[in-house]
Amino acid sequence: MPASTIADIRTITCSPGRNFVTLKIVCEDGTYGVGDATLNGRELAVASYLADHVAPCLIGRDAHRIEDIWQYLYRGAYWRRGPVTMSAIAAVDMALWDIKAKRAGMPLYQLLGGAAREGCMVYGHANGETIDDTIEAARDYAAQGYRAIRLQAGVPGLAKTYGVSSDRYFYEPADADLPSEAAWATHKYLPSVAPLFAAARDALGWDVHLLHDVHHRLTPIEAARLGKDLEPFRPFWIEDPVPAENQQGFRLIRQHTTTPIAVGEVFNSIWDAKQLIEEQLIDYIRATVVHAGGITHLRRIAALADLYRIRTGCHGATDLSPVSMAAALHFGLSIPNFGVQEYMRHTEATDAVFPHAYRFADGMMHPGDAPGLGVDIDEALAETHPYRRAYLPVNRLEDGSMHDW
Ligand code: GCO
Ligand code: MG
Repeated sequence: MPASTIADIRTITCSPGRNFVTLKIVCEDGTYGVGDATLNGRELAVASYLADHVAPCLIGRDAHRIEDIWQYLYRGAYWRRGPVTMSAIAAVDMALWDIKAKRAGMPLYQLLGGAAREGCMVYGHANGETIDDTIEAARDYAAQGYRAIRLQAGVPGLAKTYGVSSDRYFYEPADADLPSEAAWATHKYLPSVAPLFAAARDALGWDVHLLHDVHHRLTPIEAARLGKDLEPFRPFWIEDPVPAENQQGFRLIRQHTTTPIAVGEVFNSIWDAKQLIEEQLIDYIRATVVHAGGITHLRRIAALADLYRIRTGCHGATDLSPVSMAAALHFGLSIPNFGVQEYMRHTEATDAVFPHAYRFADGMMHPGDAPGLGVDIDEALAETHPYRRAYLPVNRLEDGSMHDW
């Protein structure tokens, strides 16, 4: 049997501060690769999909045949797309690229075409209950060398706001055993954002990129209003201004504002972004390696986006494990149209379970030069952090109607 034959597949679910699902594919000769399969709040569905429905089909196949295995899992399932399926395929894909690069004795970015830049610019999260708190956090990021900073502040009159945490560097939205409930009022939120950006430009100047996440909460015309309000402060982007099921909705935003638009952290295939890209309705595509079918599929999305001068800005919150972060950096370093990478650092417990080669310096991250993805999982340590049920919050308007969280 060839040395690269898949001999064993394990799904490891652990919670070193938050839940992660990790796939480990082991070849006949002991070479192995790891993949991230974490789907926040729905982790066990992907773990079961992999263990019960994918693993039996892969034993005995050649780990080198990445494209064939991708097509086999995508077309072969008959039921296409969806976050559970695409996260499972992504985990397999990451693990196979890890194996291929390890066997080649190269860091993965070399197989993807080599470094197209010196590093991947990342943005950090400056959060605070008040504008002053957020500006203080932003100054801290700027002092650490960040060139891009996301700004989120509490909204006066709302008890709890998306993106505002008690901890300075970690934001863990999946905060409860059953979904916690938050309240939302667009008329309170909308006027609160421009003053935040005005204060940030006063404090930080114009040589730093400023970003903001709307988290799918507005209608297209409300998003257009926000975009216009922020134009004087030249944001790098506003993110997820509206839910993107209706891709045409972005036409309306575009008609009104030149503020750049980023979208796609919940996308799971190229089809979610096709119209947005082809009609040039967005500026940054945020699909990630874990939720959008792995490196193989994300390269396809990036290649389509590149035709229209749309750049990447991949999701990188703490629910994307260090395995995804490593994969995102190899991908980002190698493609022509990299824009920025989100980076919310993990807890020490998470970093201990997933030893990794990637590093931060001067506002940029580099995947490192270890063969493969350059990230591993300490399975014995992972076992000491068992899975704990954790849900994302839900959001209601002040009259009790369900809204987008
Ligand atoms: C971001 C995201 C996250 C998500 C979280 C959901 O831009 O980082 O919006 O905060 O809410 O990753 O699992
Ligand atoms: Mg977001």
